[in-house]
Amino acid sequence: MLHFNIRTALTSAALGGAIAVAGTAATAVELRGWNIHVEDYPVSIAMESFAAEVAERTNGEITAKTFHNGVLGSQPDAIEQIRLGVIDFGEFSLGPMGQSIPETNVVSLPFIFPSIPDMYEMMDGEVGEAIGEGMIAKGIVPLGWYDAGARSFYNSVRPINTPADVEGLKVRVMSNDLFVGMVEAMDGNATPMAFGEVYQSIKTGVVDGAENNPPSYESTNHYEVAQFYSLTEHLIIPECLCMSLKSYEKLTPEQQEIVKEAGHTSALLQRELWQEREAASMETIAAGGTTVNTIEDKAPFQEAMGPVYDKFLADNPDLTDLVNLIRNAE
Ligand code: BDP
Repeated sequence: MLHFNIRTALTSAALGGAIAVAGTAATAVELRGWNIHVEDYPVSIAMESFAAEVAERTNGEITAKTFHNGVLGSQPDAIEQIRLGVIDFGEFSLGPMGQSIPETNVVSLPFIFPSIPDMYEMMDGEVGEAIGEGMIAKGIVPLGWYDAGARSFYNSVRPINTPADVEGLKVRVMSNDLFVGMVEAMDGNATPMAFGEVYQSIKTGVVDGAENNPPSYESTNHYEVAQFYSLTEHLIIPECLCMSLKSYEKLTPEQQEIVKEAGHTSALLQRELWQEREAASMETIAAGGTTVNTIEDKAPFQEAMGPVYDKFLADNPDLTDLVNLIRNAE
Protein backbone atom coordinates (compact mmCIF):
# COMPACT_ATOMS: atom_id res chain seq x y z
CA MET A 1 0.00 0.00 0.00
CA LEU A 2 1.49 3.28 -1.03
CA HIS A 3 -0.17 5.66 1.27
CA PHE A 4 -1.34 5.66 4.77
CA ASN A 5 -4.77 4.27 5.60
CA ILE A 6 -6.34 7.49 6.69
CA ARG A 7 -9.77 6.08 7.27
CA THR A 8 -8.66 3.77 10.08
CA ALA A 9 -6.80 6.48 11.90
CA LEU A 10 -9.52 9.04 11.45
CA THR A 11 -12.12 6.72 12.84
CA SER A 12 -9.98 6.13 15.88
CA ALA A 13 -9.55 9.86 16.20
CA ALA A 14 -13.36 9.95 16.45
CA LEU A 15 -13.74 12.34 13.57
CA GLY A 16 -16.08 10.38 11.38
CA GLY A 17 -17.68 12.10 8.44
CA ALA A 18 -20.61 13.78 10.15
CA ILE A 19 -19.14 17.18 10.84
CA ALA A 20 -17.46 17.27 7.51
CA VAL A 21 -20.46 16.50 5.38
CA ALA A 22 -22.85 19.14 6.61
CA GLY A 23 -23.34 21.94 4.18
CA THR A 24 -20.17 21.59 2.16
CA ALA A 25 -21.30 19.40 -0.69
CA ALA A 26 -22.09 22.02 -3.30
CA THR A 27 -19.65 24.72 -2.20
CA ALA A 28 -16.58 25.36 -4.29
CA VAL A 29 -13.42 25.01 -2.25
CA GLU A 30 -10.09 26.59 -3.09
CA LEU A 31 -7.19 24.98 -1.30
CA ARG A 32 -3.92 26.83 -0.69
CA GLY A 33 -0.75 24.80 -0.83
CA TRP A 34 2.75 25.45 0.51
CA ASN A 35 5.88 24.30 -1.28
CA ILE A 36 9.47 25.30 -0.65
CA HIS A 37 10.90 24.19 -3.98
CA VAL A 38 11.39 25.76 -7.40
CA GLU A 39 8.73 25.08 -10.00
CA ASP A 40 10.56 22.44 -12.02
CA TYR A 41 11.44 20.35 -8.95
CA PRO A 42 9.97 16.81 -8.78
CA VAL A 43 7.93 17.73 -5.70
CA SER A 44 6.49 20.79 -7.43
CA ILE A 45 5.51 18.91 -10.59
CA ALA A 46 3.85 16.19 -8.51
CA MET A 47 1.93 18.79 -6.50
CA GLU A 48 0.63 20.33 -9.72
CA SER A 49 -0.47 16.91 -10.92
CA PHE A 50 -2.24 16.35 -7.58
CA ALA A 51 -4.10 19.63 -8.07
CA ALA A 52 -5.03 18.77 -11.64
CA GLU A 53 -6.43 15.37 -10.66
CA VAL A 54 -8.43 16.81 -7.78
CA ALA A 55 -9.93 19.57 -9.93
CA GLU A 56 -10.78 17.18 -12.72
CA ARG A 57 -12.36 14.52 -10.54
CA THR A 58 -14.42 16.99 -8.51
CA ASN A 59 -15.54 18.83 -11.67
CA GLY A 60 -13.85 21.94 -10.45
CA GLU A 61 -15.56 21.90 -7.04
CA ILE A 62 -12.14 21.69 -5.43
CA THR A 63 -9.25 23.61 -6.86
CA ALA A 64 -5.81 23.50 -5.30
CA LYS A 65 -3.26 26.23 -5.84
CA THR A 66 0.34 25.57 -4.92
CA PHE A 67 2.57 28.48 -3.92
CA HIS A 68 6.08 27.37 -4.88
CA ASN A 69 9.48 28.78 -3.84
CA GLY A 70 8.56 29.05 -0.16
CA VAL A 71 6.63 32.29 -0.69
CA LEU A 72 4.16 31.30 2.04
CA GLY A 73 6.95 31.21 4.62
CA SER A 74 9.59 28.96 6.13
CA GLN A 75 9.01 25.25 6.61
CA PRO A 76 8.78 25.28 10.43
CA ASP A 77 6.19 28.10 10.23
CA ALA A 78 4.27 26.35 7.47
CA ILE A 79 4.06 23.17 9.56
CA GLU A 80 2.36 25.15 12.33
CA GLN A 81 0.08 26.88 9.83
CA ILE A 82 -1.07 23.65 8.25
CA ARG A 83 -1.90 22.33 11.70
CA LEU A 84 -4.05 25.41 12.27
CA GLY A 85 -5.68 25.16 8.84
CA VAL A 86 -4.25 28.49 7.65
CA ILE A 87 -2.56 26.53 4.85
CA ASP A 88 -4.64 23.66 3.44
CA PHE A 89 -1.97 21.38 2.01
CA GLY A 90 1.75 21.20 1.51
CA GLU A 91 4.77 19.05 0.85
CA PHE A 92 7.05 18.67 3.83
CA SER A 93 10.21 16.92 4.80
CA LEU A 94 9.57 14.89 7.93
CA GLY A 95 12.82 16.43 9.25
CA PRO A 96 11.45 19.72 10.59
CA MET A 97 8.18 18.05 11.64
CA GLY A 98 9.98 16.32 14.47
CA GLN A 99 9.83 19.39 16.67
CA SER A 100 6.04 19.08 16.96
CA ILE A 101 5.37 15.45 15.98
CA PRO A 102 7.75 13.12 17.83
CA GLU A 103 6.86 10.04 15.76
CA THR A 104 8.27 11.66 12.64
CA ASN A 105 11.64 11.92 14.34
CA VAL A 106 12.37 8.23 14.02
CA VAL A 107 13.07 8.72 10.31
CA SER A 108 15.36 11.64 11.09
CA LEU A 109 17.73 9.40 13.01
CA PRO A 110 20.99 9.20 11.05
CA PHE A 111 21.51 5.97 9.11
CA ILE A 112 18.25 4.46 10.36
CA PHE A 113 17.21 3.11 6.93
CA PRO A 114 19.72 0.73 5.35
CA SER A 115 18.74 1.96 1.87
CA ILE A 116 16.18 4.00 -0.05
CA PRO A 117 14.22 0.94 -1.25
CA ASP A 118 14.00 -0.11 2.41
CA MET A 119 12.66 3.32 3.27
CA TYR A 120 9.93 3.01 0.60
CA GLU A 121 8.94 -0.41 1.78
CA MET A 122 8.72 0.60 5.42
CA MET A 123 6.91 3.87 4.79
CA ASP A 124 4.38 2.00 2.67
CA GLY A 125 3.77 -0.41 5.56
CA GLU A 126 3.57 -0.46 9.34
CA VAL A 127 6.16 2.25 9.95
CA GLY A 128 4.34 4.72 7.70
CA GLU A 129 1.07 3.85 9.45
CA ALA A 130 2.51 4.59 12.87
CA ILE A 131 4.06 7.86 11.77
CA GLY A 132 0.87 8.86 9.95
CA GLU A 133 -1.17 8.29 13.10
CA GLY A 134 1.15 10.58 15.01
CA MET A 135 0.70 13.22 12.33
CA ILE A 136 -3.08 12.99 12.31
CA ALA A 137 -3.13 13.34 16.07
CA LYS A 138 -1.39 16.69 15.56
CA GLY A 139 -3.69 17.87 12.78
CA ILE A 140 -1.84 16.82 9.63
CA VAL A 141 -3.20 14.15 7.25
CA PRO A 142 -0.60 12.38 5.08
CA LEU A 143 -1.79 11.78 1.52
CA GLY A 144 1.36 10.29 0.01
CA TRP A 145 4.99 9.66 0.92
CA TYR A 146 7.42 11.37 -1.43
CA ASP A 147 11.08 10.55 -1.98
CA ALA A 148 13.91 12.88 -1.01
CA GLY A 149 16.83 10.51 -1.57
CA ALA A 150 19.72 10.63 0.87
CA ARG A 151 21.34 13.72 2.35
CA SER A 152 25.09 14.28 2.32
CA PHE A 153 27.40 17.01 3.62
CA TYR A 154 28.78 19.81 1.48
CA ASN A 155 31.03 22.69 2.41
CA SER A 156 33.49 25.24 1.09
CA VAL A 157 36.48 24.13 3.15
CA ARG A 158 37.45 20.47 2.60
CA PRO A 159 36.14 17.08 1.57
CA ILE A 160 34.78 14.96 4.40
CA ASN A 161 36.04 11.39 4.55
CA THR A 162 35.83 10.64 8.24
CA PRO A 163 33.82 12.11 11.15
CA ALA A 164 36.99 13.93 12.24
CA ASP A 165 36.80 16.01 9.05
CA VAL A 166 33.57 17.57 10.34
CA GLU A 167 35.32 18.91 13.43
CA GLY A 168 35.14 22.69 13.63
CA LEU A 169 33.01 23.12 10.49
CA LYS A 170 30.00 25.43 10.75
CA VAL A 171 27.16 23.40 9.29
CA ARG A 172 23.61 24.58 8.61
CA VAL A 173 20.98 22.03 9.63
CA MET A 174 17.20 21.88 9.33
CA SER A 175 15.33 23.12 12.34
CA ASN A 176 15.31 20.08 14.65
CA ASP A 177 17.43 19.41 17.76
CA LEU A 178 18.23 15.95 16.42
CA PHE A 179 20.28 17.43 13.58
CA VAL A 180 22.13 19.73 15.95
CA GLY A 181 23.05 16.65 18.00
CA MET A 182 24.10 14.83 14.83
CA VAL A 183 26.65 17.49 13.84
CA GLU A 184 27.82 18.01 17.41
CA ALA A 185 28.48 14.27 17.73
CA MET A 186 31.26 14.84 15.18
CA ASP A 187 32.45 18.05 16.90
CA GLY A 188 31.05 20.32 14.19
CA ASN A 189 29.14 23.54 14.94
CA ALA A 190 25.50 23.18 13.94
CA THR A 191 23.35 26.17 12.97
CA PRO A 192 19.63 25.59 12.42
CA MET A 193 18.52 27.96 9.68
CA ALA A 194 15.72 28.38 7.12
CA PHE A 195 16.38 26.74 3.75
CA GLY A 196 16.06 30.04 1.90
CA GLU A 197 18.89 31.63 3.87
CA VAL A 198 21.52 28.99 3.27
CA TYR A 199 22.94 30.18 -0.06
CA GLN A 200 23.75 33.66 1.21
CA SER A 201 25.05 32.30 4.51
CA ILE A 202 27.53 30.01 2.78
CA LYS A 203 28.54 32.74 0.39
CA THR A 204 29.27 35.20 3.16
CA GLY A 205 30.93 32.62 5.40
CA VAL A 206 28.27 32.64 8.13
CA VAL A 207 28.37 28.87 7.70
CA ASP A 208 30.88 26.65 5.90
CA GLY A 209 28.27 24.37 4.46
CA ALA A 210 25.14 22.31 4.94
CA GLU A 211 23.79 18.90 4.02
CA ASN A 212 21.20 17.88 1.49
CA ASN A 213 20.27 15.54 -1.35
CA PRO A 214 21.64 16.22 -4.87
CA PRO A 215 18.48 17.90 -6.28
CA SER A 216 18.30 20.39 -3.41
CA TYR A 217 22.06 21.04 -3.45
CA GLU A 218 21.76 21.73 -7.16
CA SER A 219 18.40 23.57 -7.45
CA THR A 220 19.39 26.09 -4.76
CA ASN A 221 22.80 26.69 -6.39
CA HIS A 222 24.50 25.79 -3.13
CA TYR A 223 26.94 23.81 -5.25
CA GLU A 224 28.28 27.08 -6.60
CA VAL A 225 29.36 28.28 -3.17
CA ALA A 226 30.19 25.01 -1.37
CA GLN A 227 32.20 22.92 -3.77
CA PHE A 228 33.03 19.84 -1.71
CA TYR A 229 30.19 17.31 -1.75
CA SER A 230 30.93 14.24 0.36
CA LEU A 231 28.50 11.38 -0.08
CA THR A 232 27.95 10.45 3.56
CA GLU A 233 24.27 9.68 2.83
CA HIS A 234 23.66 10.00 6.55
CA LEU A 235 19.96 10.85 6.40
CA ILE A 236 17.22 9.21 4.35
CA ILE A 237 14.23 11.32 5.31
CA PRO A 238 10.95 10.69 3.51
CA GLU A 239 8.69 13.58 2.62
CA CYS A 240 4.96 13.91 2.66
CA LEU A 241 2.23 15.48 0.64
CA CYS A 242 -0.21 16.30 3.37
CA MET A 243 -3.37 18.14 4.13
CA SER A 244 -4.50 20.10 7.13
CA LEU A 245 -6.90 17.93 9.13
CA LYS A 246 -9.08 21.01 9.56
CA SER A 247 -9.33 21.46 5.77
CA TYR A 248 -9.77 17.72 5.22
CA GLU A 249 -12.68 17.60 7.64
CA LYS A 250 -14.53 20.23 5.63
CA LEU A 251 -14.67 17.94 2.58
CA THR A 252 -17.41 15.43 1.85
CA PRO A 253 -16.43 11.74 2.16
CA GLU A 254 -16.37 11.51 -1.65
CA GLN A 255 -14.08 14.49 -1.91
CA GLN A 256 -11.84 13.08 0.81
CA GLU A 257 -11.55 9.87 -1.18
CA ILE A 258 -10.56 11.79 -4.31
CA VAL A 259 -7.96 13.81 -2.43
CA LYS A 260 -6.43 10.64 -0.97
CA GLU A 261 -6.33 8.90 -4.34
CA ALA A 262 -4.82 11.94 -6.03
CA GLY A 263 -2.19 12.07 -3.27
CA HIS A 264 -1.36 8.45 -3.96
CA THR A 265 -1.02 8.98 -7.72
CA SER A 266 1.11 12.07 -7.22
CA ALA A 267 3.49 10.13 -4.98
CA LEU A 268 4.01 7.52 -7.69
CA LEU A 269 4.83 10.25 -10.16
CA GLN A 270 7.11 12.08 -7.75
CA ARG A 271 9.15 8.96 -7.04
CA GLU A 272 9.76 8.47 -10.74
CA LEU A 273 10.65 12.10 -11.35
CA TRP A 274 12.96 12.00 -8.37
CA GLN A 275 15.20 9.34 -9.90
CA GLU A 276 15.57 11.35 -13.09
CA ARG A 277 16.26 14.63 -11.33
CA GLU A 278 18.82 13.07 -9.01
CA ALA A 279 20.86 11.84 -11.98
CA ALA A 280 20.52 15.17 -13.78
CA SER A 281 21.55 17.07 -10.64
CA MET A 282 24.70 14.99 -10.22
CA GLU A 283 25.65 15.86 -13.78
CA THR A 284 25.05 19.58 -13.26
CA ILE A 285 27.04 19.49 -10.04
CA ALA A 286 29.99 17.76 -11.70
CA ALA A 287 29.92 20.17 -14.65
CA GLY A 288 29.90 23.07 -12.20
CA GLY A 289 33.25 22.08 -10.77
CA THR A 290 32.18 20.44 -7.52
CA THR A 291 34.53 17.86 -6.05
CA VAL A 292 32.36 14.86 -5.20
CA ASN A 293 33.78 12.13 -3.00
CA THR A 294 32.20 8.86 -1.98
CA ILE A 295 32.79 7.44 1.49
CA GLU A 296 34.32 3.99 1.34
CA ASP A 297 33.59 3.09 4.92
CA LYS A 298 30.54 4.64 6.55
CA ALA A 299 30.96 2.67 9.79
CA PRO A 300 32.89 5.43 11.62
CA PHE A 301 30.05 7.86 10.88
CA GLN A 302 27.47 5.35 12.05
CA GLU A 303 29.43 4.72 15.23
CA ALA A 304 29.72 8.43 15.90
CA MET A 305 25.91 8.58 15.98
CA GLY A 306 25.70 6.39 19.11
CA PRO A 307 25.08 9.34 21.47
CA VAL A 308 22.35 10.69 19.15
CA TYR A 309 20.43 7.43 19.43
CA ASP A 310 21.06 7.15 23.18
CA LYS A 311 19.69 10.62 23.83
CA PHE A 312 16.73 10.15 21.51
CA LEU A 313 15.69 6.89 23.14
CA ALA A 314 16.20 8.29 26.64
CA ASP A 315 14.01 11.29 25.76
CA ASN A 316 11.39 9.23 23.87
CA PRO A 317 11.19 5.80 25.48
CA ASP A 318 7.74 5.27 23.96
CA LEU A 319 9.27 5.37 20.47
CA THR A 320 11.73 2.55 21.16
CA ASP A 321 9.51 -0.04 19.48
CA LEU A 322 9.16 2.04 16.34
CA VAL A 323 12.92 2.62 16.16
CA ASN A 324 13.53 -1.10 16.59
CA LEU A 325 10.90 -1.95 14.00
CA ILE A 326 13.01 -0.07 11.45
CA ARG A 327 16.39 -1.15 12.73
CA ASN A 328 15.51 -4.83 12.93
CA ALA A 329 13.68 -5.04 9.61
CA GLU A 330 15.12 -7.68 7.32
C1 BDP B 1 15.12 19.56 1.12
C2 BDP B 1 13.70 19.26 1.49
C3 BDP B 1 13.02 20.51 2.02
C4 BDP B 1 13.83 21.09 3.13
C5 BDP B 1 15.25 21.29 2.71
C6 BDP B 1 16.11 21.86 3.84
O1 BDP B 1 13.01 18.77 0.37
O2 BDP B 1 11.72 20.19 2.45
O3 BDP B 1 13.29 22.32 3.53
O4 BDP B 1 15.81 20.09 2.23
O5 BDP B 1 17.25 21.44 3.99
O6 BDP B 1 15.76 18.38 0.69
O7 BDP B 1 15.62 22.73 4.56
